Amino acid sequence: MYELIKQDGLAKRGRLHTVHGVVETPVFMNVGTAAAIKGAVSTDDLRGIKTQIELSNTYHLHVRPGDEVVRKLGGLHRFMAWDKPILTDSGGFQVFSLAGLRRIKEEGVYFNSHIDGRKIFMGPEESMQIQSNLASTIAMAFDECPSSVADREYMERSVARTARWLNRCKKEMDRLNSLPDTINRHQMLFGINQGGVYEDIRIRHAQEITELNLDGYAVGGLAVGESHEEMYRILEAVVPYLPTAKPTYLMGVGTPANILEAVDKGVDFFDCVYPSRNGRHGHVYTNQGKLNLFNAKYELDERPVEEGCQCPACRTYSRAYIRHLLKAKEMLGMRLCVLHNLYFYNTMMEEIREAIEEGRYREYKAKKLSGMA
Ligand code: PRF
Ligand code: ZN
Repeated sequence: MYELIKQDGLAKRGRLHTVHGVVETPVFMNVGTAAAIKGAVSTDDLRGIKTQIELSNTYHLHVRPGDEVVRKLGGLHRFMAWDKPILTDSGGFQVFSLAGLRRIKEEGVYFNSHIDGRKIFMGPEESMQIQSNLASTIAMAFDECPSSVADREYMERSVARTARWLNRCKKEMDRLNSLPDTINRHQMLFGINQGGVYEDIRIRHAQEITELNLDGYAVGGLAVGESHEEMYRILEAVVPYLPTAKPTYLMGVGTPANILEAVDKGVDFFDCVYPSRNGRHGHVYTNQGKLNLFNAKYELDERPVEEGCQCPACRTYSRAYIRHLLKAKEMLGMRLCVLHNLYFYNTMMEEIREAIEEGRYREYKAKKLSGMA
């Protein structure tokens, strides 16, 4: 159940109640694609850096270790020792971005595994079954994420098929949730809006999927190569057609600036690989912008990555030491950078929530953006 606590302009401050506890929104979901946050980050670490919800991928876990294995081990929560909410992406997007040769048909997608090349079929029912085996808190609908340069005609056909797939997802999820041996019989289902950069297609699709009264709605198919301005234009056009009384999730976004802008347009769930991926490359976020710790100017810099930051890296270690670890290819270097970056994102979300509650979101956003510029 989602509770809309406060609105400041279009910015939403909400609370999602789940069987695995409460998620305060706006929230940044920390990405652990294959049931692990890359950079040797443990679930114990997550508890120390304000992580509220973790995100994993249906496709990756289906391929390895296999969702049947996870099911036998009691579901994803027990498997990875994380008792807070988990959202699983449906596999749709990963099939399109990772798998080699693939064929999209009405029934679903035929493709080859990126691990061993083995032939796999995934359709809406299979995606729901896998996510039910994983027993995540929130399952995502099986969608097609078309290329950002897809023409109108392709987009029309793709979105119509994604809409039919959503009906099948809903039906299958209802069936799975009614079975006595389903691990999480309260699994939520979020629908995904598509339509590329075509506002009218987006809006029509949004109106259609809203009728299904799902647990939440995502905007997919953005941050796939279009400009930031185009992404903001689409959000402004389509978010007003999604229910404010439900979570609004912008998939795979983004930079701190992208998040600050999208919150202002009514989005309250985010996920992105940037903080962990950048951390693994020694790029760390601060309120004055990003630093590259490989840079020679940090060789003798005894300051923490960010003055006053309470993360496990900044509380103890200097820029100079972390730089040394990175250059020596010591795993701890990456790990500290990832921990700092996730803490930075999670802390920004906390500040965002506070600012909305206090009715000063615009002011907060402007200040945060000008600092980082
Ligand atoms: N669909 C799904 N997952 C996604 C996306 C999508 O369109 C995106 C697009 N940015 C990221 N992850 N299912
Ligand atoms: Zn820090």
